[in-house]
Amino acid sequence: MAKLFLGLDSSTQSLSAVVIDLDTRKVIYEKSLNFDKALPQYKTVNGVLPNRDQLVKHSSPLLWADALDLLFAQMKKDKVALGKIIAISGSGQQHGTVYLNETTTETLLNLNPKKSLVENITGILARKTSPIWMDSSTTNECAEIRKKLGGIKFTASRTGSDTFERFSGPQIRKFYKTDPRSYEKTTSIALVSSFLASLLAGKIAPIDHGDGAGMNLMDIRRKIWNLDALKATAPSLSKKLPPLAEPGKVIGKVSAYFVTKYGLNPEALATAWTGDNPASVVGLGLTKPGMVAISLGTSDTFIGTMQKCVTDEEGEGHVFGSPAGDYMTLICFKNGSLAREKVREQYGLKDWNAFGKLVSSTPPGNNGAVMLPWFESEIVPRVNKPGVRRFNLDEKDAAANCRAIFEAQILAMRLHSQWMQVVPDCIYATGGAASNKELLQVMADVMNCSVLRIEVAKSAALGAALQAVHGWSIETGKPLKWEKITAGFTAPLAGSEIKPDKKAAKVYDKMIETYLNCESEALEVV
Ligand code: XUL
Repeated sequence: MAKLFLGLDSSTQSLSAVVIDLDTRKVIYEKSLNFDKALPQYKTVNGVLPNRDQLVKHSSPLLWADALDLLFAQMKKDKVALGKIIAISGSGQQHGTVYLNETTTETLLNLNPKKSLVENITGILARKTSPIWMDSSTTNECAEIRKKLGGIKFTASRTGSDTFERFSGPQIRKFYKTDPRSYEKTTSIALVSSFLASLLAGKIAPIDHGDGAGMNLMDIRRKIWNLDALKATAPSLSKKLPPLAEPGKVIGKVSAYFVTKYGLNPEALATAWTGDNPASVVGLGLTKPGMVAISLGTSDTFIGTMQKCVTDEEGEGHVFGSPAGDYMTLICFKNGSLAREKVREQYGLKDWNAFGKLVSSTPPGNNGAVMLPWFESEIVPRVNKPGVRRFNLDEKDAAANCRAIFEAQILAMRLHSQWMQVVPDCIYATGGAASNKELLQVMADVMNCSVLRIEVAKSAALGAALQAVHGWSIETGKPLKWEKITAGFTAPLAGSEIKPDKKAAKVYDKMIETYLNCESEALEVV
């Protein structure tokens, strides 16, 4: 019988499913359900509930539960062999919190398939809405927690990251401060990931080490709740948090609700879910320490895996647990594709080919010209006052400006990922701009290693399906190695390797100093 595994990903705007067949190494089904379109009654815009305060970004846990029902109904309609699914795992947008009351355990245990999930669980919420990762209304709480934990360096070394507005701890603190009564009625706090895992398992699910690390509450090295952080955040928090678990750990059989209603096998395993970034790490095949992927998207992200837990003293990058064991890092640069687009538009270039041609018409190192591409405020390094800065760079020179922006983006990645102490053997490039060979050559030269292109649709949902395989293999006493699990699912595109040019790499070894000086000078002025 085919061995099928289901991965789900509840992201900001949609819920996706990927079903894989382990024996044939094929993705046999993929589907996404857009929240705004499929469930307009929740009135979300791009998955977020409108709010007068621009800093406040909440969504609805009931919307996520409704989407789960709809997606299973769709899979049944599409004749997915749900009865053959062996295990299910998932991932969720990171950091978002769900507040549950004392009726939760009982309700989850007795989900009635004659009703919808929403009808079943409306009563379990101690707070109607959930703050999500886009929320930035907790600056005060961040400062309070950071201070109690001894500043940026210590907060990062204890919890994996400095305090950030979107992280769960500061969000929980704000809830406690602004609505202490509802906080008191909260008996269990879940993340988006563990909330959905709880619905599938019919019991309160643990929080995994991948997503738990995005809370400013977990001891990143010992992978247990950090009592100082809990104390700095809100009272009685240790009683309200579920246990922590390995990503993908089997937590039981799927709830009878899904068996009766959608035809899942009663023996199908429910596992702990993780965050969407940790799931993407395995979905992109980054299963060994030292593997790195750069995603060139709206924001550019640098994702790497590491064996030893090293944290960023400057507090710019994050360390999370990786589903493949060990650790992963996430460094997010806000000025990504929109900044590249601004330059392309400024010089009237009709497409990215034209942009790439101009880049390759200029020499590596750009004759000493440097641009700091802070079209918008920047996360890494922290720049609150946006502004593009040019050093030795003539604004009228289109080619030099095209090269300058991309060199700056990759030099910044090299510079601001040094704290990881990981020297990559090769880099997987993904996202829109990764189709541009000229840009990938710059990346290979600046990072001085080979770059391979990888295109995995729905990398988080695929990662979740692979995580289900991992959890199942451990449960059955025959743990599979991660390389075996991902083989055939996550290969980079054949023939896509771009090797660094030795001479160019030497130019960038020197230029990194110049770039650092330009950054420091600009940051002093800001
Ligand atoms: C990571 C983060 C986002 C969300 C998106 O720290 O906030 O990538 O996980 O879903």
